[in-house]
Amino acid sequence: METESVATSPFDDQRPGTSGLRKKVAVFRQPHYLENFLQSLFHVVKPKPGAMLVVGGDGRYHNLAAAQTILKMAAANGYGRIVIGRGGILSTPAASNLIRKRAASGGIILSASHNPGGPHGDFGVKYNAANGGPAPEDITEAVFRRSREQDRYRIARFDDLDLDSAGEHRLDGMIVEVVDPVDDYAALMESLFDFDLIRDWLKKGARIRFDAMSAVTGPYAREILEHRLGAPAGTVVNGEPLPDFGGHHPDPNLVHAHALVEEMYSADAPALGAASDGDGDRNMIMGAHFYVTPSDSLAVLAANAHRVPGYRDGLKGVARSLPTSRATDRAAAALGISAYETPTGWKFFGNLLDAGKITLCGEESFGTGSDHIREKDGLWAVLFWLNIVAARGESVEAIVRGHWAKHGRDYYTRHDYEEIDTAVARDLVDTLRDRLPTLSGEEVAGRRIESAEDFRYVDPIDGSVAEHQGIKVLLSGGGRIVFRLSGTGTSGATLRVYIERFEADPAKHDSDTQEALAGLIAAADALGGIKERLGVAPSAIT
Ligand code: VG1
Ligand code: CO
Repeated sequence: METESVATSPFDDQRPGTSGLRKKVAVFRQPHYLENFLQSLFHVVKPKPGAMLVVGGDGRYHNLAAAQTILKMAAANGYGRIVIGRGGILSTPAASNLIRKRAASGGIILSASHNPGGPHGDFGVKYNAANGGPAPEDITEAVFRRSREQDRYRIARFDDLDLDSAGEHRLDGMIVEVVDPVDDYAALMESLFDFDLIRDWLKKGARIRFDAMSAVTGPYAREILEHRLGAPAGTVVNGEPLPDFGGHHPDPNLVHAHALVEEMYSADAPALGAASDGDGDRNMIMGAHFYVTPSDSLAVLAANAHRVPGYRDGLKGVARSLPTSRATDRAAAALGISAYETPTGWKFFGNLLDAGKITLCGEESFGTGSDHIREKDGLWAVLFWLNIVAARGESVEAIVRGHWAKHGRDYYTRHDYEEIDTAVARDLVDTLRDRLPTLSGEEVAGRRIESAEDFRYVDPIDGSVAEHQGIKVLLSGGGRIVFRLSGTGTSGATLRVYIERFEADPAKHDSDTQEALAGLIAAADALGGIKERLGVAPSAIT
């Protein structure tokens, strides 16, 4: 095979964030930009000659062009087999599954997840290791260091391959295997959930709606919900993946999935409504006239896991990211299993899952998953809920209310200030951090600060340390506030403020969330000097 070594100059902005390298499409389309990053990656992971690599993306603009570049560079860097989804498409959970199932050396996922797509939107590249999970920070940091000196890359010269139909392309020294993106994933779901039970429940007339947000889950949801489970055609809406996601944020939350929210609050609302994000790893769950917070969702799944075939034998433990509410800790305590608190980002669950310390894990950002793969999994969460609802014969709302009555309710909200000035955002967090040593015992908006820390995570399995993962403040009356800056945005900074309060008394479980948290919201504002510094209201409240 003819390969070429191309001279380039290094880029200085290729540091992966919370989940891979994300930039505007225009940045990725600069000559040599993607190539340099890939060469830095291959330099660090050093594939053994003949190694297998899984490749796929969420179908956003630039997906296919980038996939062709990966094939050529993988060939020149010693890979022997590439397993790629038809059309260059794989949802993130399907990619994770394929890496594991095929025992590949790793995978490259092309996605900027919930960020908007299209020529003026975002693009992203993420490396997943042999366990199927996002590469840990020692790898991503090594790739970043290498990228600052990467001045050459190796690429094979062959014509773009036809990726539109399944089958094998045999090249000199490398095989490219184009696979159906849905098959293996759908089979995995059938192995975990009681499809017969869900099918019967649907047959009896229960209606559901799944909004794929014109992103990658459309074909997966149609196959699983409509074909295998027999939900009527039209159950999946916005099911055609579009390169620009129809111009929307493919982010399943109350703000961006408003069409689903309206349907779920309409007079004739379905029993369950759900949405997923650009790359299929997030989920939003709603019942008729009822919204399930992702934090509550994780806690409810943990408490009901024994009703689901794949988890019938019980859970080894659970984990949640720092800003996710403590509802899961309470569910775990009731089950007598361990609960771990990790930094934001799925990569921090990997070691716990691999070591068999946890079975379920999740994040407040609409991410839920288990040890079936090493990514969060949107459709998996929907099927888990369907299985529970069908098994219990109760509504989504009744199940969550019952859970609160038993364990108490964690009122929870997240206020995002998106695309704000980076210097102002950094200064806000730095100032808070500087004040940490003296914050305990102070009063803020009528509440006493019980503790305040800059969250530092020591991985219980390999001892690796992650510093500065969020400012966590505990207040009198069971309140908690977490401040952190987003690591997935591509312009300016995004401040996330996570606010929650525990309420044990069932007579007080009916309040509006923003009202129930009003005192703490004021405390967060006073602590961070948010209004004063930013001069704006939150751009998204979930
Ligand atoms: C956000 C979420 C985080 C999630 C990450 C990737 O990161 O807060 O919980 O793991 O997105 O999700 P940040 O740094 O912007 O807060 V997605 O669906 O990319 O894969
Ligand atoms: Co995602």
